[in-house]
Amino acid sequence: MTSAEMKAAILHHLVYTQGKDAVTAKTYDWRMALSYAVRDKIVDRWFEATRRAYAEKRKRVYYLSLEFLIGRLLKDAIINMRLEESVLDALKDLGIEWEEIIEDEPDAALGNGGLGRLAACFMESQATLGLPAMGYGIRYENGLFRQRFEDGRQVEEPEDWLNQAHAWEFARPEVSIDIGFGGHVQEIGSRANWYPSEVLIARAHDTPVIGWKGRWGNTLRLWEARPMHGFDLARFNRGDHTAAAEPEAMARTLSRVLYPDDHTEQGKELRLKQEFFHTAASIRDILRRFESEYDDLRLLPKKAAIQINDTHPAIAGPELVRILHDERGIDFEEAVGIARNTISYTNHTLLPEALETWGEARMGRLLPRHMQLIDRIDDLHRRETGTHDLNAHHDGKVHMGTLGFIMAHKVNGVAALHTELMKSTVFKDLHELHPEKIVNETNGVTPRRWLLSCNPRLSSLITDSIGDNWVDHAEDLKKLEPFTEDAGWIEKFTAAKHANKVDLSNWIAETLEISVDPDSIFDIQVKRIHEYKRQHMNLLETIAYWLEIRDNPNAGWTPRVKIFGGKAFPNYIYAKEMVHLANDMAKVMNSDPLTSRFLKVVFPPNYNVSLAERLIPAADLSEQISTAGKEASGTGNMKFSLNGALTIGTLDGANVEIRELVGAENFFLFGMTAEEVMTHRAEAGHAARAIAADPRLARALETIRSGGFSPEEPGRYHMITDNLTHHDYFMVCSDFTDYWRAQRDVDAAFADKAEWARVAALNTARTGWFSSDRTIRGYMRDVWDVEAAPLVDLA
Ligand code: 26V
Repeated sequence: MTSAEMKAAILHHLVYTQGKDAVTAKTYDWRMALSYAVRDKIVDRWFEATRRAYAEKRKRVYYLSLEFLIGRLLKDAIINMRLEESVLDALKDLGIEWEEIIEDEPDAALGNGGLGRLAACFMESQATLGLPAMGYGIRYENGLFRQRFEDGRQVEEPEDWLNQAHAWEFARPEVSIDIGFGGHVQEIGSRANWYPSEVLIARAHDTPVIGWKGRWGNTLRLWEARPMHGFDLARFNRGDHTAAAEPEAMARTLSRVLYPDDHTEQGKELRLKQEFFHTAASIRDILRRFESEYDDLRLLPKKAAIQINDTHPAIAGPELVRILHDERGIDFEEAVGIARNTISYTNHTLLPEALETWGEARMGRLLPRHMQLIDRIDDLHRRETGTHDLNAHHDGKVHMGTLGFIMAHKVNGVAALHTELMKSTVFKDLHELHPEKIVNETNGVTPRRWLLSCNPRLSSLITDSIGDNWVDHAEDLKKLEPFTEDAGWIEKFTAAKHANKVDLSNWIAETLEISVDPDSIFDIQVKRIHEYKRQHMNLLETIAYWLEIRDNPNAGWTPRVKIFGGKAFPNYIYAKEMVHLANDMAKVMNSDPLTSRFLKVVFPPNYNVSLAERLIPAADLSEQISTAGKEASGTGNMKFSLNGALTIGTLDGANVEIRELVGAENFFLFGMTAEEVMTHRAEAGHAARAIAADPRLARALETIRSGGFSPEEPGRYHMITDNLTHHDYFMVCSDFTDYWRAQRDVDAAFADKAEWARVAALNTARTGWFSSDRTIRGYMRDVWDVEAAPLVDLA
């Protein structure tokens, strides 16, 4: 597409789609016009891919996820369609700022964190690989809350991304599916009829997902909840205005909010309703498509693979069995077999408080037939394995992890260590019965968004050096290794990183009014705020460093900027205190004349996908410091490494694999192993002993306790200090001393600029394996048994 054609397309959409005159058009109008112009190009490729999937009778993959953290889509689309040149030229011609347009797009935050972002990366990789696939999710009216700080405290505001037209979606009112809840069951022999007492409509909204070079496109289908009967005119005419709108409001609540993953949220009826709504609509849609192409349901596992992203859609098993058995008349055991061979389940956490269970009373009330079928599935599983316990339904609850496991042919972990821990802890007994079921598929990230798009300087250097094949064959980044021995090339690499740091420094100055020195170590920890992720250990180390500088301000300190980002679950008080402490520390430290040359603390609010794209390319040091055994994988860790940051981290999640790939000598390792954590935790008084043995730690804790960062309220952080002193389940104190040691190793290493840059470049060269293309190929081979379509380049 030429620049002139692009310009004409933008102007066309501005006038005829957006209904605006170029004279009065605002940034929003131009962004919509540009988005429609780009979307037009995508649609052709998308249709072609969809038609081919049907014509070639290909097996499809269905990715069921309650979360898709897609972020902004415009730049992604332009890059994948290779339209940047024509778009940049056209915008220049029209006198429109590219940055301004890009920044105007709302960040679609239909997810909490890693699990949702992984789903988004998978969608992009599936499209890039030419794998016929469809993502199914919920079209939350309000995504994840927007975070603000008020006097350092987190305040949540609703995120209303759908307040303005969403350029990328197509509403499909013709795809409307009835979803029932409650009511009663009438059994007829083995089968039953279910008469729900409440029915809602699931309406589809489709967003095309285009792969690299536009060679393939798939669909992300998001469900909106609508009332069965809309507005009650009779009631309205009787003057009962509010009541007339009630059914509509009730139904809409279902797709209104994304549940915050607070790891303690339990038994929330609305959440269970959302899960069933999402799953039932998706399963219906999958079967409708299948039955339009084939007439034998026994072929389902050959033509469809259903992946459930954590247990949130795990009701898919019983629901599929219900349709096959009750509605289509297939024998119960055969129905279970078909469902199992179609479904597979990904586990994303072993934290006990995050493993879903539903009370039998609630489940029986809301899904009476499913409750019966779960008991029959348990019964069948007992007969198959000769066991008498290990039921999904026990102790008055339905355990969704067990149900997911029993109803899947494959269950996967998301990093090597995590998968081994699944086998030895949470799923130990089930694993012994089904030793072939658990497989590992280490997570990945799409290099299109997480290198090419977010880091144009480094990307250009890479492409100038080895060509652009790396973009969809990221293992090609290995070819950079010889360049890391070339001093001239390392200088260019350093220049790219430095320019990224200058950009970030300017942004920090403009938005937060904090001045930072781009020559400092940019030390970044961005992720959800959680005790197991141990932002407070990072804070303690920051305090200890600050105190040490104050003791001796003229020693040769290595300047650091400590950057934090992340949201605390609204009712996770401890995590909110961690946020508050970080902000209180920033206030004190950034204005300390003795130390502020050497140490700054920066905590931009509202960490999201777009902010990650801004921060990660500017990082020197990536903080991946979770208590070993607790972080299933991590995916931020991969993004940092790919963008040439060094990692300070524990042997947890995918850190283990990152360290193996980049080389142990290029990784700042510290802390206990998962095994050591388990034994150490059993030793009473571990926290007190650790504090007694490390004066730096003791002093840092004492500084918080005595109000060093909250003089107006010295006791403000007693929750944190008391917990760390007496309990410390996550081993902050016991790992602190080694963490401090590793941080000082970082200082020493950073002193040798050229050597640091060489290692940073090695990180980029050696982490191509973490492309989500590789992950998806793994699922295709080990889990889905599916092949991609051969791809043709854009004309
Ligand atoms: C639990 C709940 C409980 C009910 C309310 C809503 C909700 C939402 C999510 C969850 C489980 C979250 C599990 C999760 O996000 N795991 C993360 O998955 C990433 C991708 O595999 C992985 O990199 C992270 O290490 C892991 O914490």
